Amino acid sequence: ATWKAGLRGVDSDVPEITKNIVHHVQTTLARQAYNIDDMGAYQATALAVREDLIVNWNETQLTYTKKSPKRAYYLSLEFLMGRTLDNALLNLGMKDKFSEGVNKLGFNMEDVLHSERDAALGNGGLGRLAACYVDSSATCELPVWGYGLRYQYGMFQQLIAPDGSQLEAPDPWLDNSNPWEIPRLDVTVDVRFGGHAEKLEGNRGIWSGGQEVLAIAYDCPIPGSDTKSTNNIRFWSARPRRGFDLQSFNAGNYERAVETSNSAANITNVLYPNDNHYAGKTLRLQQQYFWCAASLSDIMRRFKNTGKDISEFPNLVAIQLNDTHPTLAIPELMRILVDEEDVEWNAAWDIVTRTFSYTNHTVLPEALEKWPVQIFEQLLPRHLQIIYDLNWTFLQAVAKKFPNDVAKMERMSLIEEANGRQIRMANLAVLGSFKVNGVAELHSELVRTTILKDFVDFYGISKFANVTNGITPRRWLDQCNPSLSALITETLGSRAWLKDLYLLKGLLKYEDDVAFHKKWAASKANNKQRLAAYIKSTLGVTVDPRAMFVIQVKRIHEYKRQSLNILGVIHRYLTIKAMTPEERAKVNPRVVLFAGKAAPGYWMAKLIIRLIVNVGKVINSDPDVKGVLTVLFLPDYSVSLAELLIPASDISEHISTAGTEASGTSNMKFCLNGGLLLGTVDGANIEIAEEVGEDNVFFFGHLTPAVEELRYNHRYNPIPVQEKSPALAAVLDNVMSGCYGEASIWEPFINTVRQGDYYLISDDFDSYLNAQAMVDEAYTKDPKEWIKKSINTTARMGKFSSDRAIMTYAEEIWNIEPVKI
Ligand code: 26Y
Repeated sequence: ATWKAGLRGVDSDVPEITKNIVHHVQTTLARQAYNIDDMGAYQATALAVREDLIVNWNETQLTYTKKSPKRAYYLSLEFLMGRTLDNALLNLGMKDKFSEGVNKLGFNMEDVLHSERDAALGNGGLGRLAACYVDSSATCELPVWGYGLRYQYGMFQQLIAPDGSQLEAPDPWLDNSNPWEIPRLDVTVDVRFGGHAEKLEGNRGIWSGGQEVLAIAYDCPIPGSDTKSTNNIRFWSARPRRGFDLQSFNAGNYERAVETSNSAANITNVLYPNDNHYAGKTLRLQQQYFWCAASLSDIMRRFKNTGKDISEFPNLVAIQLNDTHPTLAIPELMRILVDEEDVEWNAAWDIVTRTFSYTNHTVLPEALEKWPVQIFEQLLPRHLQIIYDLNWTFLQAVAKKFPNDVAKMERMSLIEEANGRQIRMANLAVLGSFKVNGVAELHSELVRTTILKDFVDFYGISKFANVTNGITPRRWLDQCNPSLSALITETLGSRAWLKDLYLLKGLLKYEDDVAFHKKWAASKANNKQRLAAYIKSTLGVTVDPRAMFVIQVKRIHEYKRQSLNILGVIHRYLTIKAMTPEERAKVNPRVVLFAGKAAPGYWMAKLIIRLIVNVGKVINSDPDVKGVLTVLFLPDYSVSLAELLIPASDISEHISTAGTEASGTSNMKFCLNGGLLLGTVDGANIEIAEEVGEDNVFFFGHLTPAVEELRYNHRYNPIPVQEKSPALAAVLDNVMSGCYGEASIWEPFINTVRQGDYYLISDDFDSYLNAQAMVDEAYTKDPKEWIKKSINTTARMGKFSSDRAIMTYAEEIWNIEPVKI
């Protein structure tokens, strides 16, 4: 292909590649070529690939500078990247040659690739979405940069204790040097904390004193697929401003001298492991400001290099806020414009509100950020003034539009006055943005009609949009599922589908083709064997790859209802136990797999993990169900483990209480890989069903509009579980009988179901069992029909490419265009 002609490295042949790898072994790593292991081979290979990435990166950035197009910046506190080497090789089109080269040196490419550690700078969906979006922006040749934090410690490593409890260990992912980053020791920003703020005339201010922390840039090149276009994520790392405090050092007070260094370097130490749950920690606010201030200063410096007048800022810069975590960028840009650039207040606000747009990822009240004014005042006194000034003008406008509606004003205010004054970050994000979007149709509708309803009344509907999430088909099919990818390419006659996912529709021609069915099934069987081998080697458990693989992997959260799944498993177990051997022989054998991390402080989520593990222990050692039911919790879920699990599913579960899961993105990954979906009518499940057809998904449960009333009834006219669902009542009794461990351990969890049942386990249980029965029937009755469903599912997933999503952001929100390199 012609695009490859100009790419460095692509023209190199295998001997050149091996030579370069050996060169890195001997010089960069300073080791002997005959004396390296897989890890050494990985490092040297990565260093060789890094060179090609950097050449393309340089050319891309030079082109951006020369052409000076409007650019978009994606501000995200999380980038859940996973491994890089395989992805880079595939995107550069060099995987085959490198595999051959690595082979010549006596290594197996698979082993080399698996020596890489995951970069886990994120919690879950929001962080992985950011990673998919930067991949798509490079592939679509859009001038987009990401800005994030370079945490020393990423997402914790999860261990499972002998009693089934989750334990956490740190993830020092930078201990082996990271070949994918380019330290920019010359790109630095001073970031101030504390001190005092003075107000001058015309809303201007002066902020001085306090403590300064140095932000240092580390760049991570993001290659597009089949293009030279290579974008960037700039990760900031914190360093003490002056290293040692020389005065205390000279006075002989060594301990005090290092104290300032310590507190400053702390800022980028660790990723907060909370997902969808706000905690209000001071260090987290410091992280947020440190990152916003460094990024904005960098963006402003780049803008100024164009020589344009400051009023042109929104014509050259779009900034996307990934949830409310970067909302401080709004008052920070105001501060820069008003206090440092001498822009008049109203003109500055006009610039700000034409620059930012905000993506909301949740409607759960416990996830909404609200910073106590007290903490804020200590760290960011000038920003507090700015927020008060903005609020003053804003509330006057609200009062004018809705006279005498005090309750509305109270709800819309940037400051919550109840239980200690708090700053409402979502309100501030809406105020400072020109566009607000949700991440799936249903979720965007819920944003408009519930949490931001007042703002829709105030601004009008056109400020509120939907951009349904997407996933990159490069990582989530081509890379993680080589056998299916090869079959698709062979069938469609080219790899063009990887950049135009709607082309998968071409597979529909073969939905009844017997030979194609055989190959399709062989690929799935191969992926299940691959997973079975991993399970054998890590847990020592043998699972039969001929059984149906049922998978639920995601963060452990009550709203995601792993609890419903495990209670359903127990019901299945009890049912099989009650059968005669002849009946048992007719049961559809299942392997049920769970994985996911619980926030270390989320006690109930950890209890649910413990229940899953202990139920698994009992079931897996019961000869009565051997070969018919296996239940496993795979520890330490990660992007890399997802790449192994997702291609191996027959069914995946996405069973959140209706209206709680904003979108979900793993649902898309499973379906793209031909696994069928069992889920509730929630988030992007709905749009998946619209695309693949209702008869190709298994839906169950109450719908969103029913949830509120059901919850009301639970409170005010509760019906005992026994009446609602005798099946569930029996399962709960079984758990409390002590067969999985003492009743007192599980009681707090069981009580959440028996009383209150906020997530509607009891209301949806029978419907869930019914859906499971439909799954069994479809799987066992007619294998051909099942394969046809699987083919149809993959073939109709075109909409869910993150290329479509990122192009929607580019065209409808950012107003940016592709730049040819
Ligand atoms: C406030 C702070 C502690 C916080 C930290 C992380 C709040 C939220 C989060 C993460 C949220 C998250 O991952 N949300 C998920 O975003 C995905 C991408 O849009 C959605 O698919 C998914 O439904 C949603 O839960």
